Amino acid sequence: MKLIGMLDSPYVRRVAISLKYLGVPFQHQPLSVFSTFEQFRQINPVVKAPTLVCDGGEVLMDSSLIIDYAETLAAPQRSLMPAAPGERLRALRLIGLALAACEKSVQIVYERNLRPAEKQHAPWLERVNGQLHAAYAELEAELLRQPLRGGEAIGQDGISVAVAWSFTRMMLGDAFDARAYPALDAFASEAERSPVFLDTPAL
Ligand SMILES: N[C@@H](CCC(=O)N[C@@H](CS)C(=O)NCC(=O)O)C(=O)O
Repeated sequence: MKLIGMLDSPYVRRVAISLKYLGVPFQHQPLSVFSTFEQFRQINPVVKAPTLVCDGGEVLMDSSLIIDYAETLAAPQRSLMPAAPGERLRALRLIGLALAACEKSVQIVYERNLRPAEKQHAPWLERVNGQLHAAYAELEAELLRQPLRGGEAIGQDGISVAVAWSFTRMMLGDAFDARAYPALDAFASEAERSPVFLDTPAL
């Protein structure tokens, strides 16, 4: 299997980290959806990162769908998702919030980097920024209510939350005020020190 996409994408990175924790072997081809658009298009005409080229040649996209498929390959030995409905519900909620934070961060980056300064729309940026902070505020409250499993016991919720947080910090820098989220920062910092995360750097 081949994972296509750059690790500076939080979606590609959560897939790469998940495949490693699941013990699913893969090759990585770090193509960019921007600087190597044409090469990417030859593999996936839709040019979305991550793209997974499966052993039979099937082309799969969307990080959550790729991870869903990887879970079936790893079963029944390994899984990053709890089976019990209550625990699974919480994990899905945290993953949804983390993915929303990724999406809002990417929208801010695209608005800033791809649109000429005179065409940037301040009310839109303000709206997206508010949504980004809302997602992290919800996550912070969840972590304070109940700590997330980390270390070797990390699940898909922990992976997605840590990857999202690191991505936002890396891409938005000082423009993102992280002071209101100490629990998230502590959790992600610890996750980033684990061997699998260190082996899968965002840059
Ligand atoms: N929901 C998708 C989002 C993937 C996504 O938007 N990836 C970005 C890179 S970070 C991309 O492909 N951008 C190029 C484009 O949308 O044209 C997922 O979870 O994989």
